[in-house]
Amino acid sequence: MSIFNVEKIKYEGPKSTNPLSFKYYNADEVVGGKTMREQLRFAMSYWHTLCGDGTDMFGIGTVDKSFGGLTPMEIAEKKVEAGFELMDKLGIDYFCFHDKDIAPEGASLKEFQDNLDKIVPIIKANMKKYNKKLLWGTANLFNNPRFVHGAGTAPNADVYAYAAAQVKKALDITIELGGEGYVFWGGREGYETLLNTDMGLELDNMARLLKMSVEYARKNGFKGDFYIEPKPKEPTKHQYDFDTATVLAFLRKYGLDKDFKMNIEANHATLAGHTFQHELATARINGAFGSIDANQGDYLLGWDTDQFPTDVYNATYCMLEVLKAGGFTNGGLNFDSKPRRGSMTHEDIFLSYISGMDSFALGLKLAYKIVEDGRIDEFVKNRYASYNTGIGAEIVSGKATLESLSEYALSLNVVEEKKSGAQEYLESVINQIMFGGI
Ligand code: XLS
Ligand code: NI
Ligand code: NI
Repeated sequence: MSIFNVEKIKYEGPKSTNPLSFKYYNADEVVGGKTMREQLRFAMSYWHTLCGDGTDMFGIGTVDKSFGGLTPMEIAEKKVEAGFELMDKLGIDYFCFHDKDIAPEGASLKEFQDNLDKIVPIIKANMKKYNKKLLWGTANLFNNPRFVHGAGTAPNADVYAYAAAQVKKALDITIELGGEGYVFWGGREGYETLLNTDMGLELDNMARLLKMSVEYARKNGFKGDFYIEPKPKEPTKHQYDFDTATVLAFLRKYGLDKDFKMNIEANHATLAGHTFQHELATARINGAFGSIDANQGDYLLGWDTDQFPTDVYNATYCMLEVLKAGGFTNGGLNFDSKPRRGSMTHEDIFLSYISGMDSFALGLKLAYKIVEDGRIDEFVKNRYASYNTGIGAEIVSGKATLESLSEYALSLNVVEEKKSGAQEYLESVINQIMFGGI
């Protein structure tokens, strides 16, 4: 018996008007030497998809996510069933979860762990049955009131220990399920006011937790990647993992930079006042590109709306970065996205994933076209050509000194920059590549 009254979603091409079909995502089509499925590595987010019921600050849920279960454990089992049916019907190969998404917390840590121990074998059996994989696991260290002042940065050592216990168990589960990654998103790792906060100690403690986690996981056979997911604000006013650059500085200070990559989320990038592309490029040029939480914010709203990504420009610029990084290794495109509160039917979940997957399929194809076209790359190459020879080559090789540069500049007498940056031209090239065939 199936939970969703929806058939398997097939690729029907851009002319199809069947809402429950892919228009652009054709899993086995080869783009850039790999199939779309291999390039995009889509993942389902367990929390939004199987737990999010539309609750917001002003109202209760609009969609029932108990999937016919009655007790908390029964509901947890039904969520597994629903999740795998959904991944199967959408042709999504991966999923991501927080510990709390997959099993009820119960009344104690012990009870929580017992509940997890009951659910994990069920998930494992379904992974085998449907041939699905775990992109990454994580621990929810932000929802329970005990984490009100933080988890790895809590002012209370007992809370810190509790958080560590959750991370340990979440790592055990991630390893057990063959997870390819483990994410730290600093849910409440930040502060509201420095009047009550010892920022130095909090950050030292956070680093200690990360170090312990890496040591523990590696000792227990975890081969995947560790990721930090930057976010500048929400829930706390100032989140410590503000953006990629801030996280890199933190990791380097504590000697953790070799152990972590980034999980970049589009909506978090824009909240930080950056483009999605900027965050991806910053990770890439620092050797820290890892995985992606695909979604989008709303230009008029200042919070993490986690909408399904439909902006094709952003998907294209994102995939351009992924291609430049050489593609995903252990990472993938996790839809950290939810249908709007008003999109409350189960069918809306399918329609939302279809829109996101089709947008990224377009993004991949268009990014590849931009690379093949070559005009943008060529422009950038020429723009910096003066560094290939003469004084430029001396700067790049490290031979130049302030004295030699000063002497050289004096010999030039007058220097004027006459070369245009040609932004409008380049943007029109992008439009031509994207819409040329219209
Ligand atoms: C919240 C985050 C969260 C992480 C996983 O804003 O995006 O969903 O991806 O804890
Ligand atoms: Ni996220
Ligand atoms: Ni988010």
